[in-house]
Amino acid sequence: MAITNSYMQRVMEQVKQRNPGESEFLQAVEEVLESLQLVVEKDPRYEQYGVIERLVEPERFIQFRVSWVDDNGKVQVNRGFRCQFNSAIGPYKGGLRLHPSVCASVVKFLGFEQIFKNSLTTLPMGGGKGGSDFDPKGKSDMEIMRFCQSFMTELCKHIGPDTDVPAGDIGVGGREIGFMYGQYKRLRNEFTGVLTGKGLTFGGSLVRTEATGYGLCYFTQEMLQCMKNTSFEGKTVVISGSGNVAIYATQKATQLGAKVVALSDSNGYIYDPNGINLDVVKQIKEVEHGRIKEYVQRVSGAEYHEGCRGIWTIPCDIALPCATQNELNGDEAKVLVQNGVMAVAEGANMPSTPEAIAVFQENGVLFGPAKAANAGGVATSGLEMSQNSARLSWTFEEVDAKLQEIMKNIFHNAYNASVEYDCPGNLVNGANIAGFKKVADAMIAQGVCY
Ligand code: NDP
Ligand code: 2IT
Repeated sequence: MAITNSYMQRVMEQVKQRNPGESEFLQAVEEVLESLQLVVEKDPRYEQYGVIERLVEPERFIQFRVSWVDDNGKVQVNRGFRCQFNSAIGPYKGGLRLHPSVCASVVKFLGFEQIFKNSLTTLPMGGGKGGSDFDPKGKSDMEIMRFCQSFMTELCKHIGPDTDVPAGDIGVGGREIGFMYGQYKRLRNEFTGVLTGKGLTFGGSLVRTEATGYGLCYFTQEMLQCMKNTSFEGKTVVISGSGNVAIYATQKATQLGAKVVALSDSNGYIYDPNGINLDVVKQIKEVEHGRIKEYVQRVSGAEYHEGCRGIWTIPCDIALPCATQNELNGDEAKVLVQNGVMAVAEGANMPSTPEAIAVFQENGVLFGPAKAANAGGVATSGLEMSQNSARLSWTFEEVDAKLQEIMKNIFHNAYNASVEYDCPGNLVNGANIAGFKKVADAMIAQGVCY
């Protein structure tokens, strides 16, 4: 689908001029504007109040120096970011990514997507994202700690439990959140819910660790049931990545009766025809912070292949990309289709290129876009914020039940929006539209400052 509406064309041109070379950000904006053409054509208020041109410009973008001292006593300098994209429906909320590829474009694409995702959860959270080009690979625990402390020493000036609440993303898990939380508390002398994904002994919520992967499977299960009258039971599943999202997607898909046969990291992928032994993966990744190829030394019958993209050549019924942006392109999508894939749901943010999405949609493959399918992580972060504010903690079963309910509702809200806007089953449009409306109406109600 191209942008044909003149208002949207004007806004897209302006976004290109203002953000030259920011390919990830432009890709994310273009997809959303394509979907929202359907909405602005029906309701002139959005153009009248300049909602779209405001929506594509971050409310605030902070970039800062992060200097820290490595184990050899050498000074290192990284670049830190926080993009506070939209606060129309709640405090900014979104993860922090530590990866060498982090730059303004990546932070802005993630922050932009987060606006709609957070709105879809139905919880009161605005959109934001941050991170650094720091590479955690090969760093000692003490180096990670010093980096996190230095990063938070600047970030703490811009966040707060009612202002902006960061969490994890690539390269940021419980260890990093703990170090950052400790530093925030030292600097502010406040014990507040300023970060989510905290340890269970200091305000963390049960199920947050599992939430994105579990939520992805709850969403996919609902999509399979409502749109193809089937389920995970007996299906073969391929999952890319082997981090937090991939691990807990593997666990839940397996519990729901599927066989997960492949996982990957940025170096290569493993194929285990007997079904992935998750205890082995958790030991390698969560305990030893090792590489996925070590799996084949511990499990007989499994294969390792160099190069992560080859994972899409493995025949499967369901594919769940859970690693990173643009990890699945149009040609790889065609191979999945030739091999009979029936559903694709995105655990990572923007893992499928626009060409890949078109291939899935043109071939009748169920497609669950990231904003909807991976919203379980931030939804459970929202539940962590509620528990922190109330100074109590819910049981695993309580949080899990709320997560299931939220993911089912996200599917139905996206599906219903696709029907209302004459593209039934197009969940890309449905999720963008359903997420947009609440934010847009709040922006209009709150007025423009003049
Ligand atoms: P982790 O850091 O736990 O794991 C990331 C995984 O993806 C690793 O296996 C990593 O391999 C792989 N990966 C990262 N970058 C690349 C790359 N450039 N090419 C190939 N593989 C890569 O992160 P998460 O599991 O938390 O995040 C995975 C995805 O899910 C991201 O897109 C994130 O934005 C998204 N997400 C995460 C949520 C969360 O709650 N954590 C919530 C919603 C979405 P390697 O070790 O080789 O780098
Ligand atoms: O992309 C995402 O939604 C996340 N990384 C989780 C954000 C959060 O605030 O829990």
